[in-house]
Amino acid sequence: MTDDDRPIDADNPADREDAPMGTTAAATQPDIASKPAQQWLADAERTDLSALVDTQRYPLHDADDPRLQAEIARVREDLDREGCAVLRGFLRPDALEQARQEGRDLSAKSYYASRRVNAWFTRDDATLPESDPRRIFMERTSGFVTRDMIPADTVIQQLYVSPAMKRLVAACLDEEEVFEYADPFAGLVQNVLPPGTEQPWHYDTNEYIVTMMTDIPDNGGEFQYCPNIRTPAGENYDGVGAVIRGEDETTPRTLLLRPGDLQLFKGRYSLHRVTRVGGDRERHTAIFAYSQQPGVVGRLERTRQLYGRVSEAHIEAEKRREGRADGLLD
Ligand SMILES: O=C(O)CCC(=O)C(=O)O
Repeated sequence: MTDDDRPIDADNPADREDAPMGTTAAATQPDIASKPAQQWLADAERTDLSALVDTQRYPLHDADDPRLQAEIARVREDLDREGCAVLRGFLRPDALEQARQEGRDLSAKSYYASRRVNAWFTRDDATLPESDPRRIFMERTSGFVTRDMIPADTVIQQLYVSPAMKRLVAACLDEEEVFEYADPFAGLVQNVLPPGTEQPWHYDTNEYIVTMMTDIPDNGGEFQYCPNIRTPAGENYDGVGAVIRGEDETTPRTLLLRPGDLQLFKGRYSLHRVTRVGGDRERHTAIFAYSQQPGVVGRLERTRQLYGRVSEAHIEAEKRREGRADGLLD
């Protein structure tokens, strides 16, 4: 008899409707509390993240816990004030060690693309004066491991799909709900920066990103940002230019990040960069992308640029977009 054929048994804790989500395996695995992170699989119904997350500090399973509520309130304040917030020591030390090792194994699968870009990722405009920041092009090397290559038993894949994680991110952003991307590549990626590479000053097109460093380089690879240096009302080209040219060294802040910290960052208005990685070790960061609506799939051209290939989902989504009549660019 398979588990599915088994009759419902009201005395079995796994069958009770009030059984906590994600804990049904406890009925057949008495040692579940000590089950190590690598024995779990990514599961979009699993709320028990105690094998991965420091749930003493961040009790994600209990939305009403005052410790969690206090953390969420602090994160909201930090995001409001400067567009950046960090949940220190989010991962348990053993889960971090696992994530670090998995990141190292995954890095062999990175797709690298190098190009010269300005902070807006726009083309050169020769009609502008040479001193205009839009004419400052910097070398950007991105190495990405895409979601389809990240196994279901990895720490970052388990975190990404968990409803507890989505609830946390939504609460921190004051959103009703957030959803995984439907994009087979972009929802979860590992960003790989080998020694000698950097991510120059830029803005994000997403309203926010959620990241977690899993491996830190020997030196360099620092995250720097200029809170709200531009606003919906204006680009502030003079201020931005001074930062990009290195004339203004006081506006950029350097965020001290340690592996296992969870970072939320609103990068649409805050110019930011990762400085050149030094030493011998790569810098690895997991990037968790969520959206307000389910079903988000990235643009075809952008996907090709970033990851060197596209999937059927991207091709089909682009056809549907082309069918739209509003004439907007994105
Ligand atoms: O790797 C990071 O810490 C952040 C990367 C970044 O700047 C970005 O994805 O926009």
